[in-house]
Amino acid sequence: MPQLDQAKAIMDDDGGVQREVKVPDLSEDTMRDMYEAMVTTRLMNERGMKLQRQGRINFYVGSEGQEAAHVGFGAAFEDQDWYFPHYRDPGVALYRGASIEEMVHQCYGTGEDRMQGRQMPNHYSFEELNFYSISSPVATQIPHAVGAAYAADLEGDDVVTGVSFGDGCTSEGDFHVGMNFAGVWDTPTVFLCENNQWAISVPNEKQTGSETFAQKADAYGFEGRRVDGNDVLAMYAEAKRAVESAREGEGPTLIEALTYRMGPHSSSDDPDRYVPQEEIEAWAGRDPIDRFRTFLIEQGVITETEDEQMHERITDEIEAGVQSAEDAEGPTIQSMVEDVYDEVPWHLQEQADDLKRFYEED
Ligand SMILES: Cc1ncc(C[n+]2csc(CCOP(=O)(O)OP(=O)(O)O)c2C)c(N)n1
Ligand SMILES: [Mg+2]
Repeated sequence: MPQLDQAKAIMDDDGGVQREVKVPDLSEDTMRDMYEAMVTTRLMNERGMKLQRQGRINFYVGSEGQEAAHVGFGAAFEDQDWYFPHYRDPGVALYRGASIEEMVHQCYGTGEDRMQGRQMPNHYSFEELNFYSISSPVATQIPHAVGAAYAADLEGDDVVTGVSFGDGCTSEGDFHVGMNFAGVWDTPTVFLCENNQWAISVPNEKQTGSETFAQKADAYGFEGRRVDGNDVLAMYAEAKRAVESAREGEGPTLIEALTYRMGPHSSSDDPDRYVPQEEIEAWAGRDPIDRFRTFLIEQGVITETEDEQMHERITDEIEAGVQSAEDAEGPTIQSMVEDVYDEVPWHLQEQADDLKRFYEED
């Protein structure tokens, strides 16, 4: 993997510390929280894919292999900062304190889902955590993040915005519009391009003629940096530096995380038809969770027993969420016409009432 020679790393592939770099100054509690968000993302991913295969939910987008890239990045922001996520980044919501139970309800689209089943599974939104709604049309979150940063700056608010997206998103107009605006107006925005080597079945060498995704920042007048995206500590260190610089008024940064999509694009994809076996094997030894676990155990931050207990506790919490979602009622017919207008307009109410009569719902 020659690309990785140019990327910054703190941990080696086995979770040991590389001597020449400085480990970021993180408390043991923060490192445990980061690890827990990564493990929860992985365990939810495994359960979510099975639920989809069993026909209990209709779709799932996994994050396997990318937990360090987004959790390390997301952990570098403060509570007042806003995060505009890519669909592969539920770990940032978990790190910010999202409830597993609520996330499972979202995947089922129950009546207790705050979006009332209107969004695709995995497309979470947590306003109270400053975690913006995940959108399916790729790259749309980029201008949103830049606009929010520009507005915060105008208001004099101490807010930096973070936005993540895939390598494929860099071919969208929204990426260039957002990057250009951020460069011209020096908005306090930190961009994360998760280069997971694929955009569904399109390999990244067909995505760009540039040598790296990081270098695209040069064209917009700010810095682009390449990081080992499977090294959560390196991701955190680079993101922290960029967030602090944005907060001090020094403008945006683009971080390219070199990582790997270790699973299918989504539950609707069959990567066996296009991903070479050698590539899967080459990345298998660089699992970001294994690397961080080894590091934490070697540094005495967690023990093997605590790690097992953490896995059991999270697995039980996911199971309780599944039970709760399967016991819950679905959204009401009335919910179909709510939440857009302050008061439901008569013509929508009439249609909802017709439908209720059809289904004999009160
Ligand atoms: C505007 C738009 N065009 C096309 C799609 C279909 N689509 C969904 S995911 C995807 C690939 C995105 O690849 P990348 O940005 O690398 O993100 P990754 O899935 O690898 O995380 C595409 C083309 C879409 N969702 N939105
Ligand atoms: Mg990709």
